[in-house]
Amino acid sequence: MTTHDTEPTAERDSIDGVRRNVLRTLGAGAALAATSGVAGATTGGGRLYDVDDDTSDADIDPQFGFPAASAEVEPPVEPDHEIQILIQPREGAEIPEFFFEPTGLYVELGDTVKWNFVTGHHTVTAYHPGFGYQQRVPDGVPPFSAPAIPQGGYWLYTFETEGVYDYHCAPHEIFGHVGRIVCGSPEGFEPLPDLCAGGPPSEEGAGDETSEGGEGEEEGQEGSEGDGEDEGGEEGEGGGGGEPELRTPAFTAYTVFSDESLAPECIVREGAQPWSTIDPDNKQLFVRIEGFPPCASE
Ligand SMILES: [Cu+2]
Repeated sequence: MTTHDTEPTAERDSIDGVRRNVLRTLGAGAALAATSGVAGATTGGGRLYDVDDDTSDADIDPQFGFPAASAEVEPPVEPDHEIQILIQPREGAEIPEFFFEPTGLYVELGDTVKWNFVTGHHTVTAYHPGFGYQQRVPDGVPPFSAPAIPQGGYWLYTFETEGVYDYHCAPHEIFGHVGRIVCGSPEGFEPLPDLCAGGPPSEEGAGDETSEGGEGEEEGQEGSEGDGEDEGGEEGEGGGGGEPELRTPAFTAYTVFSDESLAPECIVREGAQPWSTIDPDNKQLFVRIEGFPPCASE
């Protein structure tokens, strides 16, 4: 039983409502621009929503895409592909699997993809320095992201540059909620750094504390956590002193992207790669909730 906005408003009103909400989240300056009808308003150099009232211009923004709060909102263009945003129980863990279905997808230049928010509280966010990540989208692509669209809504994005696009869901990235889209040619793709190069991470980075305390699984987790941060630090330093450190995909995001089924050439060959093709080992959780609720043990 999904509940979404089914107020008897016209479709056009729904679109406007979504746009107003987007603008509201962007701050008062943007809202002011909206009321004065300024098209392509900017704040600090970033292009904001096109707030022109011309209905023929209900385009898909290269940065903000096209958010629709419910399935009733008419899309401005017919999408070429659809991706479902799903959640399913994870065996032996309270944290479920959050995934994009399909997880890997090949699209042609100019294709529009529609993400259906079958479940709520997700985003579709590029790995981009604008969000504090090392760039994992083609050069020149802006830091695009869907807002957190309500359950039952959708988001559209048009792919205007060839290359490989790695994206994630902001709230669930570390649990492996990521996807990869290859647009046209995968040229320029750079694999993730090999965090396991030089031997098991637990024997190098973590030191005495872990070898004394935990064994097996837990030790491995702490080791890989430390190693991941080290790796990010080294790369960040390469980028120039004083610059904020840019992160790489971490934890289950890293292992999902490292799965061979998401290699760009596999995605090109298969067209789409479902979540089920990814090795269960690469879907495992590295972050767990322990000690909650913090009740007295007696
Ligand atoms: Cu998510």
